[in-house]
Amino acid sequence: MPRELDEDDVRVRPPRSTRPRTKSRPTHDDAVLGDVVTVDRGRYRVRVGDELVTAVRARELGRRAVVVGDRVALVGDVSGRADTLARVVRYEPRTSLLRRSPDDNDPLERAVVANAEVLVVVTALADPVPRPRLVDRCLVAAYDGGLTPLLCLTKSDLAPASELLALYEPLGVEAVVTGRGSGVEELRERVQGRKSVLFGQSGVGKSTLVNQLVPDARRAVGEVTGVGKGRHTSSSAIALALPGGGTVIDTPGVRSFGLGHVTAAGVLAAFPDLAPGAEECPVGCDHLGSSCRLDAWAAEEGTSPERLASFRRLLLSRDAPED
Ligand SMILES: Nc1nc2c(ncn2[C@@H]2O[C@H](COP(=O)(O)OP(=O)(O)O)[C@@H](O)[C@H]2O)c(=O)[nH]1
Ligand SMILES: [Mg+2]
Ligand SMILES: [Zn+2]
Repeated sequence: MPRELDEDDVRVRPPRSTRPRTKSRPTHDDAVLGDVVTVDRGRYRVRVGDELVTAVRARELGRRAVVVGDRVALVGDVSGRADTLARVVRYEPRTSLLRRSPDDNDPLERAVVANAEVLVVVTALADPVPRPRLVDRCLVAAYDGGLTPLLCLTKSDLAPASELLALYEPLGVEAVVTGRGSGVEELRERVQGRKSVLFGQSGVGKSTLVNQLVPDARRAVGEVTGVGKGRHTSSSAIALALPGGGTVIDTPGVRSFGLGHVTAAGVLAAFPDLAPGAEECPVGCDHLGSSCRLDAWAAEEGTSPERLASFRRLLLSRDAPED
């Protein structure tokens, strides 16, 4: 029996160096491909065609993280029948990776979701009060991980959206506003046929939205995430197929999001309009100090000061406290 796995097994580690594959290592030409739907204490649920297959990791995978959204190769019993187990022998190259670095709340670096195209940053306009700094950090994580952010402002029946919309307008982030059933069609249009992950504080309405997008999802709504449960909840994302194509991933509430791994260059990559200006900066410029050339460049080029200020706000959000 494989050893009981814990969350250490979903830690992101640098790829093991150049040790060549031994001749005796199986190539698994007969492996079938599937998508990881949930991860639960070392057990994976993997969608293979229309079947859901339960799998464990093969020893040859080492300690590499496998997360929701990963496309994996399976061997063994892939019938999906009760009491059968397949083995995950490898995962396919990722097209994106949402990840968090260690912080005060969570000492491990974690991959959160792989291969999503869209990060839907869900924020309630009231109840719970919006936390723009957490939104900023989610945007940074999206840019760094290769996902396109989409802002979803919920509970518009409780408070107006104008202030938050104005805050994100200079960043060019697309936004949808939902409330008590309205706006869901706009959200559906944007996630249809794509792989999206819903992310945000507990209680903002993520599961409510998923239930509207996926009629048979039956996600529990209104559950409260207790203090100190971060470790437990951080691993229970679930991927659901959208009617008509695409996948939406519901995640538990995030309280914080470590971004120690994100460089200024990683954020700048999402601002191609500022990149020519940054070329005039000193090597290794953090784009925050007085030697940064971006201000002078922006003034000459007519780039809006709001855009530059918003870029800097995101840079600063990497180390700012979130509340
Ligand atoms: N007023 C209002 N309440 C909502 C709306 N959407 C969800 N809720 C409520 O907010 C609470 C948390 O919703 P839930 O979907 O569980 O949030 P999650 O923790 O982000 O998944 C529940 O009591 C929902 O009924 C909305 O548009 N307006
Ligand atoms: Mg929920
Ligand atoms: Zn600079």
